[in-house]
Amino acid sequence: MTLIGRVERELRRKLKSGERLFFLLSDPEKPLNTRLVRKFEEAGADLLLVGGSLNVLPYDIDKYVKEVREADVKIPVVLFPGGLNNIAKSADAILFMSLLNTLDPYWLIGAQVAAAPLIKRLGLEVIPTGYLIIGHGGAAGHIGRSLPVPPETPYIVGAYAAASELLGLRALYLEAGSGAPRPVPGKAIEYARRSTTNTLLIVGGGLRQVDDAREALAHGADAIVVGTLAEKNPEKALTMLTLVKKK
Ligand code: 1GP
Repeated sequence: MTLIGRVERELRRKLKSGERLFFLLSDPEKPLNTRLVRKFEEAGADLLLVGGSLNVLPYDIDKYVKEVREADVKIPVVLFPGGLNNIAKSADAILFMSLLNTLDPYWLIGAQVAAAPLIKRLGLEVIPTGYLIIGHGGAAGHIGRSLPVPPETPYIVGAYAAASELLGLRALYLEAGSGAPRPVPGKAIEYARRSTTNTLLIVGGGLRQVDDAREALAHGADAIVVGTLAEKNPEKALTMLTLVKKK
């Protein structure tokens, strides 16, 4: 099993002390303004996820991370890879993901085999993560050739979550898809929570109302991911962040 690195250790420390986590997501193809990222950091964002499926090179990520650091952003930058084209050395860690409900072995293990030597060579911290598409799925569902879990059958998510933890994956990302019309249902999060003991439970996709975040946290999410809302309505996303950080 991979050792827990510095970034994950800090996230787990925060969770243990009763905090809930807010992950800001920036797609390097249309990155968030670095001053805005700084604003989110000041408001308590825990880390910056960087990644996208199409039209991204490691060069774009390294360039963006440099700009982010120049803007005095200090929170960890973690790769949320949409493919091999997202592996960049300037990041602090990578969500090393397997798409659990894909129909294509490439996204289950093929991409990981291709990525592993590169990740080792760059010495990136790895957070082993199960990735599960629920409902709409957006671009991730399409590109990952997934068989999305129907939102009406949330108990299936529990079985995936248990399997993910038994396989040794330390985080589970429940994904509704970027810009999805509806976020992951509370019931699905609850099944995942109840079926695992120590999994870092990340929920993202389509979170656009403050109540969506409240619902995700109430059902057991450890961390929420916000991308589209931060881009389209940063003030509302900041309000959401305040709610996440309120004890
Ligand atoms: C997408 O879960 C993330 O992979 C975030 O989704 O862009 O809808 O916030 P949004």
